[in-house]
Amino acid sequence: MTPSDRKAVSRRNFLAASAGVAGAAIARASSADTLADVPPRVLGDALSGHSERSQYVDISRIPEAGPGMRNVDPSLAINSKTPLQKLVGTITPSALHYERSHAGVPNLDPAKHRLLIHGMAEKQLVLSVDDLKAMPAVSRIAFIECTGNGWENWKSADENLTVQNTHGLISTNEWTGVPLGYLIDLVKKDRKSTWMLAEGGDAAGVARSIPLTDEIMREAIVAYGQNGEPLRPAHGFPIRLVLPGYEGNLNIKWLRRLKFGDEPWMTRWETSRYTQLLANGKAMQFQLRQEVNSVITSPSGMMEIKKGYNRITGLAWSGYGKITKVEISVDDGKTWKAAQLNLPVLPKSQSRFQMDWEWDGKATKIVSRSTDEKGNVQPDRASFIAKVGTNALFHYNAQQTWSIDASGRVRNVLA
Ligand SMILES: Nc1nc2c(c(=O)[nH]1)N[C@H]1C(S)=C(S)[C@@H](COP(=O)(O)O)O[C@H]1N2
Ligand SMILES: [Mo]
Repeated sequence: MTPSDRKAVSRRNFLAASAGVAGAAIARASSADTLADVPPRVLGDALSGHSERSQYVDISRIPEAGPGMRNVDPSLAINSKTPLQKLVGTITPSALHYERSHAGVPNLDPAKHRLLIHGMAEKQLVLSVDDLKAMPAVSRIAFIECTGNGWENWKSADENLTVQNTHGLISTNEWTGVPLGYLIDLVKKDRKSTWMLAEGGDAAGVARSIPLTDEIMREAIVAYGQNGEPLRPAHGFPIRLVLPGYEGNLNIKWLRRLKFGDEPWMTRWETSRYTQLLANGKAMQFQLRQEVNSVITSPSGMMEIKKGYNRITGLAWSGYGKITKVEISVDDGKTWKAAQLNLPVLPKSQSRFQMDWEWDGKATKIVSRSTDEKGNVQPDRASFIAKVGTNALFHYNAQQTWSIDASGRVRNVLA
């Protein structure tokens, strides 16, 4: 056999194999012949000023009060999670963007709201929302992820959790606003200022020190737009800071102040709340970037699958940049196969992956593992826990395993 023969054969084999999978994918569809096989056309309802979801679509966030504190009265909730298992594509609808607010959602009048910019800079400014909207704007798609995402599985796995419970503290939106770099030039920040305090206008007084690296000065946005419309109140209306790739808590909502300085302010949010208790009992501060991560969203916790063809799909993301590879194991981590990454694959955004799978009906475990453009690989749970221990609460990015029993029930397990 010549090398070109071999190439032809392998291409033919590839086509045969993919036709086989495509055939499997339609095996459950019934064959059709004429228009009589599809329902008739239907009279329409009146048009409206605001469109709602179809009555047949059941999709919503779930308010929770903390790890393991589910099904609470919404007035007690501290966060509300995104239904990842019901989403397609990569953009989270604004109404389903996860929500994490430390003191409820303030109802701010944009005409009265102001942003103070001061500290180590030549000028001190108080800007209105209209002032900001008059400045050159940028739009960027980026995820925001709470550092608590994944905290449900630190110590044990509740088998009744869905992927919304385990991973629903991440969402990806298009954000529009003024680049931080523009505001830095406007007030002529002192070169010796290497930190910035960002403070919110809610009662919690969330305030975080942000290191002014080149990357942050280039990429941060004082945003007023979310998916093409003004921010929703839950997400910071009228303005919030968006810091692509960095922990959710730094993306200060209801932004009222930016202050430049030359050292961190050591607010309670960085001395107590958002520190990481390590295995040796010491606490680590300023672990600011969100790690490489991924999760299979279908099949996922509490679903039921049938023997034969199943399409595996899920989401992968990294605070370091683009996702370059997602691998899937359908035999509990013994063998891995590259999944297809759907375009576009954007940096610091959720990327969609998928893979065809013929399930033989035997009990197994499925798991995904992502790699980003900096070469970071999502760790398996055993090596993650060996490194970080189980005292910690934040930045859980271990691989997520779903077990499938012989009847097709999918459940959350540790590995
Ligand atoms: N002012 C203010 N900013 C805030 C918060 C807050 O409670 N108040 N919560 C933070 C946390 S912990 C997270 S994870 C993100 C959540 O943003 P989202 O509610 O738009 O998803 O906002 C951050 N910004
Ligand atoms: Mo958060």
